[in-house]
Amino acid sequence: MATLKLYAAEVSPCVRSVLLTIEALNLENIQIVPVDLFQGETNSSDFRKINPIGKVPVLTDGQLTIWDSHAINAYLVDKYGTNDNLYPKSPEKRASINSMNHFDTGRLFAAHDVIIKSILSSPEPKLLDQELAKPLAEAYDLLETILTTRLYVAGNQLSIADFSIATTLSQSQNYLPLIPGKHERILAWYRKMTTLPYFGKVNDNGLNKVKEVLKEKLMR
Ligand SMILES: N[C@@H](CCC(=O)N[C@@H](CS)C(=O)NCC(=O)O)C(=O)O
Repeated sequence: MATLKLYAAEVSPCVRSVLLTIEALNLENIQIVPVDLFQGETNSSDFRKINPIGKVPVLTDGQLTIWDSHAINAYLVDKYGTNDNLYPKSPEKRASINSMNHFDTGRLFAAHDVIIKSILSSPEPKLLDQELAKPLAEAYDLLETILTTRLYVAGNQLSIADFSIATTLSQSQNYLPLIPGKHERILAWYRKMTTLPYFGKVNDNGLNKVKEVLKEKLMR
């Protein structure tokens, strides 16, 4: 394996989805290059040369640079997986996983991102903006419906889409919790995700840092 580099900040759920893929695939020798989001390092001209969009995660593999977590996860399974379980080559299964990856990017993560930016950019602690929270609540309800027909988010098998959606939800639940009774399927699926042997190891550190920041920034 050529030297892979992952530009990463563990407070980022997108980064943590890639770290989950790395753990699940048992990939070693990936160099982690820390990026400090709170210091605005993604806006530095050096970082923008690597990723013009100015976001983490970014993976470099020799001459190749990939700058979206879902694309990185798919690439890692395709290129370095000993099997294709997490991103099967079957066009039907792949279509379903791609759909859920886009659901994460376009609905769940997008709704989360607007809220977290609004919380973090406020100089004073603030209450959750109920208008901003609506698209996220809708995304939760959609996911609950989607999970009526399947055990995992993209079918009956664990996939990279589970990693992306679980890490996004791990973050968003801290200011907009899932509702017992209303989101039972999501809660059951999420509990199942947390029993993966590597889930807590990968997710908890960054998540705890985010919880600390939210304690300061979010009024309850
Ligand atoms: N669709 C992208 C989203 C990447 C993204 O928004 N990353 C956030 C952290 S979760 C980031 O780098 N934010 C820094 C900034 O906006 O300056 C992915 O899945 O990788």
